Amino acid sequence: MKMFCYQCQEASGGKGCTRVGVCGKTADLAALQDLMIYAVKGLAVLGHKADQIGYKKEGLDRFMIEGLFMTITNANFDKERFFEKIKDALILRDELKEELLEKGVDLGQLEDVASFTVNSRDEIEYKANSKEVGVLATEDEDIRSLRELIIYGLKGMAAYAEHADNLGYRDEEIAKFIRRALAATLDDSLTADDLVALAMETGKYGVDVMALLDKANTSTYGNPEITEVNIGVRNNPAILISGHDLKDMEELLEQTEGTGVDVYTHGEMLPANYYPAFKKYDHFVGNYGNAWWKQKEEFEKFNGVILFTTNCIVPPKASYADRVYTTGSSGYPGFKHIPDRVDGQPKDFSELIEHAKRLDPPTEIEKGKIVGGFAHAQVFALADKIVEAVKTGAIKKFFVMAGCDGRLRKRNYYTEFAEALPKDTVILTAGCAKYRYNKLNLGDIKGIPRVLDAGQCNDSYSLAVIAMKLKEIFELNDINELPIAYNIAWYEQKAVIVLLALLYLGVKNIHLGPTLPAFLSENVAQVLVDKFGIGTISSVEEDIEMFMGEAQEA
Ligand code: SF4
Ligand code: SF3
Repeated sequence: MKMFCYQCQEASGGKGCTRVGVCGKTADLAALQDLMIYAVKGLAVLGHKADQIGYKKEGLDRFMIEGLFMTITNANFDKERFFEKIKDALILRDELKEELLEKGVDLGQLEDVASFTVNSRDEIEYKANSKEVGVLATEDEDIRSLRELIIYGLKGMAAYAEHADNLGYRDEEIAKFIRRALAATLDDSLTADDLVALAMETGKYGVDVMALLDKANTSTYGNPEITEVNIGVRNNPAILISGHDLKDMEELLEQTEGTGVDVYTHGEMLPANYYPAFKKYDHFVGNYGNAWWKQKEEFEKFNGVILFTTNCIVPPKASYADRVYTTGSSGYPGFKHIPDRVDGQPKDFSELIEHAKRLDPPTEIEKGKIVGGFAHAQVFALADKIVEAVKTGAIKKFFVMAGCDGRLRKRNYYTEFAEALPKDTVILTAGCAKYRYNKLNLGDIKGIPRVLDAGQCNDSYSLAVIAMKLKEIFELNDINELPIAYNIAWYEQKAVIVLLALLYLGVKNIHLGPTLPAFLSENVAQVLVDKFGIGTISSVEEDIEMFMGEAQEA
């Protein structure tokens, strides 16, 4: 075994990647990511002590969320960035240690996680491969499963916290929770029950972080509104922006204005088209392509510059690798990285823009329009219509089909499922899972489109807000009495925090596919089945029958 990683849906053989990641992560990179997490845990141990005495270490919150975010599936493949970040973590940790000692805190005998030292690259690599670092350091399979469930939830939480932070929205309580929870994953006195409770608490902070990001995005850029998004192309050189970070989107649009370079969104950036603040730019053309896993084909045809603001990066073809850039927590060896903002000054995208000017316009791969922008405010504006449709039986059931897309063939299920759903049902979606059905012609119900896209995966929050509102309107006691079914697709760790958030909100009988997480041990999976009625998917026919059967009970 050269590595062990089982954090995403594509874990090899449904168990874990042990030689090289299906995602393209090599064993040496996997080890560095493990050490990154180990170092962040060390920071959490000390940071949690600082929190207990009310001491705040400048820069710690941001550093920890970046460290976690960088290890999300397909976010950062650049070993150099991990070497740097691990060294920085130890500097920060040792400063914090000194400061706590000065404040008279008794640190006692610190464990290795909070005291190890590595100076050279060789030492970093050696440490990264040692037994105490990495997922398998926890021997008990169930405890390991629960610890990792929490850590993956925290990674997703960190990603959302970073986007909010970029817009100036922070919540100390979330940062403190991340420290407390990470420190708890090292505590051998905690039982499986304690960790299940902590996983639920992670869900609570998952709701908080998504609410924070929603506030950050909507206060800064306005509430998403129904929008027809062009999926065709124009005849100008262009930049394709991918990932989730709206601050990057804003700065790129500002800096490309009047340059003759067009901007298109890709993948999870599609919902940027729904925000009023971005609509004013004439050179913002629309969306190009599909979900992340089709990028090799699509980036080749795009011809222009590509900018990743977050995951999901697929190891590139040589044909376009020299025109891809990364920024924020994303990275890939050989891609040019645009540095962070300094002192609140915008990032400098001038190099991308000049580069784009030298390249050909995109090759058209599609034509037409898709519709989206159904986040909570827009849906509330339509509430009367929707409630009426439910009351008259024109809408029988809603299907929340949020989450991620991925390359597994079995994911065709989601397209077929959407096609086979009875015509009196509406799909509520968010995240890149939508690409499995957002270009199908599924029609509408009395003017309400049958696919309502709320936005990015974090906008699953909008779907939860909508559900709560409906519960209130229909005067129900329990969110589970609503005619809403949950058939969620997952891939990486942001989906884990979305799932934990839904569980925390009391949503039962969520079906999770295309496969259950490899990191859920049999016993932990059983707990989720018993407590929350979690299930997976089977065939389209059986599942539709099962879900619609539930509708009659409701
Ligand atoms: Fe494998 Fe997923 Fe881990 Fe990549 S992130 S190594 S595909 S489990
Ligand atoms: Fe997609 Fe990577 Fe998860 Fe944000 S972009 S949903 S997989």
